Amino acid sequence: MNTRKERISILGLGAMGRALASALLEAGAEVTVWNRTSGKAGEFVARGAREAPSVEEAIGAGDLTVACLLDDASVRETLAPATRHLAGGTLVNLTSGSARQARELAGWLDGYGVRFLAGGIMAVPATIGTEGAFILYSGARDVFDRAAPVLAPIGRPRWVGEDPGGAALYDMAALSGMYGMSAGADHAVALVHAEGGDVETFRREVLQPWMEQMLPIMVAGADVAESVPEEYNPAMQATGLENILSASGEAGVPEDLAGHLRASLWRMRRAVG
Ligand code: FVH
Repeated sequence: MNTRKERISILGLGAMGRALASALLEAGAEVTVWNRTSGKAGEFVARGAREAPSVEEAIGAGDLTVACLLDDASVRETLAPATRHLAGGTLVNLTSGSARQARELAGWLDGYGVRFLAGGIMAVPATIGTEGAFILYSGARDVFDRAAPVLAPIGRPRWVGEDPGGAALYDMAALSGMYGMSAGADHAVALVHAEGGDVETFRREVLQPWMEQMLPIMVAGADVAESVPEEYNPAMQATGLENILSASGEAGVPEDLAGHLRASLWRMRRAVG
């Protein structure tokens, strides 16, 4: 029986890299960490991780290397001097970026004989390792099948296909949905605050249950075309948005968001004549 622990190297100890390292150590993996700026590894070394002094040594210490850096450019910059060490190994990139960047990175690494998985983290640092966390992966199925059990402690692994850009595509699309909701919630709270309302009661007793009620409807109704669901009444929706604009003006809250939403609604109305 093979009882050797999985050896995982993590490049990047930002907020997310630290959460990944913590969950993997908790699960009993043999973890090596590296960060561009030194001084961030202390708590992990205290918990049994090894700190590598260079990217090359970090890569050499792992069966699997996970990159969780700021962006695509920082991944390229970090890996470029170390490609020789990556050859024959597996790199999982959990750095956010576009689908095209993921495809180009996959092609670049393939040239060095690196097995590659692109990832999209559907969690925030505080939820890594919790039941709700899931991670999108795309790339060769056999690479996923080998990496998935090793990386399961950070979040439920979900393979979305062979196209290396697939995980980034879903990640960016899902984030777009999240930022829209987040901007809406910010605007809602700003309105209540500006009029002297009880923000905490509003959040807890109105906004949260309202958004929870609407969430499945919004997600199911989201359409790739500028079409209008059957029960949708554009005139009623347009009037609703005019009301939000008026309320924003009265409260002195910026009208930008409601203005954008109104413009988008008008495009939908034109689409149905
Ligand atoms: N934090 C979150 O909520 C989100 C959740 C979804 C996924 N994202 C993505 O995860 C990537 C890392 O995010 P992060 O939260 O860890 O970000 P930071 O705390 O800002 O840490 C950034 C790390 O990247 C290193 N770094 C930056 N530039 C370079 C470079 N040119 N070369 C090498 N490393 C670089 C930085 O190192 P240092 O500044 O400490 O030296 C940090 O380790 C990200 O793609 C999110 O979109 C997180």
